[in-house]
Amino acid sequence: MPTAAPQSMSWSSIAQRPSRWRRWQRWHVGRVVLTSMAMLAAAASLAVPMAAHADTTVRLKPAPRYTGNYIVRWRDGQAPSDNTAETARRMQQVQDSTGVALAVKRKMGGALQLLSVSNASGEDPEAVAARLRKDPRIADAVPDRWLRVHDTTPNDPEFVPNQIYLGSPQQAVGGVNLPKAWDRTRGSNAVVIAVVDTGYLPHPDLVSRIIPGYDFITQPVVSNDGDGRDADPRDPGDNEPVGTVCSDGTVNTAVPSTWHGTRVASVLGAVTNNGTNIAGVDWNAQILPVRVSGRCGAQLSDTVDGMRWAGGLSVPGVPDNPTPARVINVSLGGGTCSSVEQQAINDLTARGAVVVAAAGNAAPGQVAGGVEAPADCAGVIAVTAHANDGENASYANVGPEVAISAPGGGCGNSRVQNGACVGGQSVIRTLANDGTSTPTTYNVSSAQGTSFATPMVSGVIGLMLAVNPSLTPAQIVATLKTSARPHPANTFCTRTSTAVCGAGLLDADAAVALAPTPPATATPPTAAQPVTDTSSNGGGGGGGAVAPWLAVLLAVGGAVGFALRRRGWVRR
Ligand SMILES: [Ca+2]
Ligand SMILES: [Ca+2]
Ligand SMILES: [Ca+2]
Repeated sequence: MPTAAPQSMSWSSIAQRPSRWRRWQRWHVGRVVLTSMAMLAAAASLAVPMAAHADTTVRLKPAPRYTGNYIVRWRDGQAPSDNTAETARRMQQVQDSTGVALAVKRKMGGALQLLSVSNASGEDPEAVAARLRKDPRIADAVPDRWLRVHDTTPNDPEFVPNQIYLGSPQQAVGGVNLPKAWDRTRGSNAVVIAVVDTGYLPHPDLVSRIIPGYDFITQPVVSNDGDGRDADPRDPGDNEPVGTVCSDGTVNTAVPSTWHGTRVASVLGAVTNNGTNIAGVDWNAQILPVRVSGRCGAQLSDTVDGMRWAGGLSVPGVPDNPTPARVINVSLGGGTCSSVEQQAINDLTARGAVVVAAAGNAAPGQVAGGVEAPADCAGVIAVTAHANDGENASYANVGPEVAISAPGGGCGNSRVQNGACVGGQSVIRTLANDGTSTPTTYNVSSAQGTSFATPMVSGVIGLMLAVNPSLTPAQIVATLKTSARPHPANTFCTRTSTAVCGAGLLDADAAVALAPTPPATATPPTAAQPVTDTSSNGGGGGGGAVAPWLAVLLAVGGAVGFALRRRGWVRR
């Protein structure tokens, strides 16, 4: 079922960012919904979490919840039948001895009997049971109590009310099914997941997960930190003041900062079960921030260097990465896979690293299109997005390159009618900042886009690697696809004649369960030959006379209505 956006949410209007939108319309577009922390203050408090494998040395158990009944074993081995004179006599004898007024509810297996108590309201059930055990007729007495399924429910205040997309398929058809997965593992800090994006902010619900990364932005006009490449990947803001001139000649009106890298990192690895803000997918992996995108976007040259470095490959002029990532999350892109991107993917795959990339989003008012680079490169795990109801989001690009779908907020394709979303849309809760240029107050705010579906897949791969660190990239892909749940019947993805939405919906529990014994993979794919960029529609890696490759952040922006309802799959 979809989750409606909270009412007090303010949408980041397209009117605030016209120049970037115009420029981005060739690529993708997105919607970032900003919500103040104030509206979150009312978030419900949660039940105490139950940890099957607590990560601390303090092993506290939640207090039991009692039913008010008692399970008794009689010393004579008899379990008297209901409503007989013998039963009444026995109950009266116990009451005379213990003061506890008993009535038979039913016999149980094992010569036990379930009894109700009418005069012990408010007493500690354990104390009542202790009194019963002192009766010479009673061999044992135990308070009946409620048990729970051992789904792990983190205590982050956003989790239950606003992060239903992380829940079970019973909670949301499109849910990632994480509570059961978290009973199996909550990840390992031996796993490093890189976020190739705008850098990071030390958000209090994220910062302890961040390890030292690198800033690969070469041009100061893009980096907005006063210089070229450096060892500090913090995000100074990618806002574009009025008149910012990008290297493609675009002159911008004011564009606010997106804090996109922080948002993306928070989806996969917000500090979880800390009673604060949101829950992430993986609770323990280390997050490696690799900054490539700033004002005007990300250049292919910086992005490919950053991806290579993230996975442990050397980049001239940059110290080697001491903590290479097994998973490289790329929630940005544009154009068609070129030879340089493909070679990076091949080299990373050969090192055992997987690249997880967003398929891209439709421009406002446009029909969602095909998968864009680097998600369309061979060997990349391309991710499309579905709404909480499990249907492909109307903005989400699709195509045969897509491996899997994950929640990204938005509106299921078939529910977009006359430019509105029938039944309400879903949003992804992310960690961000109120600052429109430089950072000010940290917040939790809502977002939509394949940008946010992608780190859900990256985080689940982190969980898989925690239970089986020897998974190869091919085994990771096979495990994700085999464990995916089917796309809902009679929705966009099942109506297309060819598969364009990947193997199905991401299922963390099934994926983690399968990870120790991954499906057989075909002969490990020989590294795909670099493809030659023949695209003429711009955005490829060509260079020369075409505009510089500028990857765009794959958040959906602006309350401009929804991507037009697709009647079929359109490949550009
Ligand atoms: Ca710099
Ligand atoms: Ca920097
Ligand atoms: Ca948290």
